[in-house]
Amino acid sequence: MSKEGLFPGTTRRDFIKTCVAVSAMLGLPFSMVSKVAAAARKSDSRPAVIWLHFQECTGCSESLLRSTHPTVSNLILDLISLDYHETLMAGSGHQAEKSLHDSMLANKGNYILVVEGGIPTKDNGIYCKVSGKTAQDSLKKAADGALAIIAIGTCASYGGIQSVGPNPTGAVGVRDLVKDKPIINIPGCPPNPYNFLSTVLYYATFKKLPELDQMGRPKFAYGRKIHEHCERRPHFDAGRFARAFGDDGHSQGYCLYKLGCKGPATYANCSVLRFNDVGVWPVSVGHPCIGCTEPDLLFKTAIADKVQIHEPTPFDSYAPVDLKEKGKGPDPLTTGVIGLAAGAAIGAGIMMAKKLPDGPEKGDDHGQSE
Ligand code: FSX
Ligand code: SF4
Ligand code: F3S
Repeated sequence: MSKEGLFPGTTRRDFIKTCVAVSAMLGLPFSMVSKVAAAARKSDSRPAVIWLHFQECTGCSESLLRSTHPTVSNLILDLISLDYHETLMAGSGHQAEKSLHDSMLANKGNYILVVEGGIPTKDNGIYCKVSGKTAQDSLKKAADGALAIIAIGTCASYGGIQSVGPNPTGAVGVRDLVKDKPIINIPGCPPNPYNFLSTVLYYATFKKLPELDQMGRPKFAYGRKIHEHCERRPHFDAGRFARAFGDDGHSQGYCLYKLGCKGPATYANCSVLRFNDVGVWPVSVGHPCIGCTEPDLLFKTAIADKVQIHEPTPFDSYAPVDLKEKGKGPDPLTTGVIGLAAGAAIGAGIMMAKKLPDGPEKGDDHGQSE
């Protein structure tokens, strides 16, 4: 096999690395990597995908197709037969409409419908129209012939930014309108591209949809709160908080809870999976999590507001940090190294396979008394 050759622009090494990371994310044993890789290689069973855009910023597509991680975008584009995608397709106007119509007809009952963006319902849905049809009508028609629907991003999952009060267009998510099809929500604004890739690969490997939580999200990606494996968690447990952007605690890498971090109420894998191929995520660069995977948090709870911690869950591993002196935090370099180590562990496909049961933690009112 050639070094380049499986997928154009993707080396064999990158391909295998991605399959290992995806398998680990799915919680599969290492022995399953070859099965996942085989499913990814099989091009004869590529599901037809119709991808519709409604009220959104296209960040979801953008984050999937970044040229910095060609393996992810190549894999996605090779795993599926992307028959219709308004941002990527060359055709336009009647030609584009024809390809949408032809694909829906040819693949009736078998295609995957991916929806990006919220759907306006007020005033008969006139606030988003493509080709003279309202988003609501286009969704209904495309959903009728779909095998399953993937709502990518928080907009398609729950309405997203457009649904924030007073919600002038009456924006809602796919599941508010479609009741008779399996719907997988992959929220995030934008979601991590690996969560989409892993869902598609899971389907390609096992020919069934992954297990979902009550919000319709794949449990493998949204089964735990980011607070459970955040590198700032030792600071939270020790009561060391940044109190203002740029203050001493902030520059020392302390917990961002008092700046409004929604990590204790947000189900997502950002703190393990990270973003942009360089191992960063919002909290690692000093910004509180704004709960972008949660329907009631993203833009609906002020960034600075603190979330209540109703169901405290334990940190999944404690950093071996020493207090340098009484009342002072651990060396920020140490916590930084731990953060990097966590990122590297994901690359090696270890962290996501690790599961600890929920349980009580001490001091569950941490930080809420101020
Ligand atoms: Fe929404 Fe996706 Fe946020 Fe944007 O399109 S989830 S506004 S990142 O891109 O739908
Ligand atoms: Fe990390 Fe936020 Fe939890 Fe603090 S509150 S430990 S910054 S997730
Ligand atoms: Fe979103 Fe919070 Fe992750 S803002 S990207 S869920 S850290």
